[in-house]
Amino acid sequence: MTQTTSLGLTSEQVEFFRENGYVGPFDLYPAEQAPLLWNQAMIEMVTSRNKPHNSTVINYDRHLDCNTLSQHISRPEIVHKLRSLIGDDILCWKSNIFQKQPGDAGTGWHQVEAFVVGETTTAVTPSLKYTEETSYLTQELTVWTAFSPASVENGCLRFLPGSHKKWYYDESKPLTRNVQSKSHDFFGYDYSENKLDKDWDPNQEAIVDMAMQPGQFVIFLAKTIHGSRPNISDVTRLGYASRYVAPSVKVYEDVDSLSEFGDTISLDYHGCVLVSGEDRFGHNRLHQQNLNGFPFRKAD
Ligand SMILES: O=C(O)CCC(=O)C(=O)O
Repeated sequence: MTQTTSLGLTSEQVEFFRENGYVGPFDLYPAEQAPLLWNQAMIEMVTSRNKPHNSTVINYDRHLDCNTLSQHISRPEIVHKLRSLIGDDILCWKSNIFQKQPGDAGTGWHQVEAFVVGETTTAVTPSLKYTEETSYLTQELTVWTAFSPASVENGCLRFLPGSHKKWYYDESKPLTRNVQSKSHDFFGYDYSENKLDKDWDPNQEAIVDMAMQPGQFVIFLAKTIHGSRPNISDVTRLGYASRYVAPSVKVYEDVDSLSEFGDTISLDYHGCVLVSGEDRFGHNRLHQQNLNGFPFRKAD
C-alpha cells in the first residue's frame, strides 16, 4: 500500500462499512471553502468549450471537462479511504450532480449494483459488468460530497443500514418515466415499481439520516438502499457523486449511448480515470487527461 495510513479507514470503520454498507461522514474541504469551490466548478462548467455532451438534463461526468472536479475525484482524503475497501487499483467511471432546490421532493429509495436504470432502450444492458471475484470488500463504491449544507431540512441522504446484504429491488427491470409521479420520486421514474415484494417498505426506525456539513463526504455501496429527504427549507442542497470501480469491472460494454430523463447522449466521450494504482485488465478506455488537456493525477 502506498497510502498515508492516517487517511485510510480504521479497522473499526471498515467493520462498520461491512455491516452497514456505508461509512462517514468525513471531512474534505473546510465548510466555508466548499461552496466557493462549487462556484468555481460551475463557472468552469458553464464556460466549458469541451463539454462531454450537450445535454442540459443529463449532468453526468463533468469531472471530464471541469478541472476543479477533475482534481476532486482523486483527492487523497477520498482515495485512501476507498483503498481500504476496494483495494489499491481504482477507476472513477462516472459522476453526477445532485442539486435539490427548495421545495424539491426527496429521492425515492433505490438499490443498484450494475446501474441498469433509465429508459427502455438501454435498460436491459448493465452499465457495469463484474468479471472477477474479489478478495476485497467490494468492487464498486460511490462517494457523495456535500458542497452545501445537507441537513434533515434541506434533503440529506438517507440509508437503510445493512440492506446491501439482500436484494429488495430488481434493478434489471426497465422503469417507466412519469414526470408527474412525486410520491416515490426517482428523477421522474418510480423506482418502487421494481420492489421485489410490493408490500415491503423500509423500517422507519432503522433509517439513518446522513446530515453533512459543506465539504464532507460519505462512502457507500449503491446496493445499500438509499434515497434522500425532501428539501423543505429555503437552502439549495448540492451534492456531487463520484463513482468508482475496480479495473476488473467492464464499464459500458455494449452501451454506446444513454437515454435518461427524456434525453439521449452519446458515450463517445466516455473513459474512466485511474485515480489509484494500476489497471492490469485493460477492459476500459482510460483518459490520461481531461477534455481540456488537463492531466489527471493519481492520489499518492
Ligand atoms: O442526492 C440524492 O438525492 C440521491 C443520490 C443518489 O441516489 C446517489 O448518489 O446514488
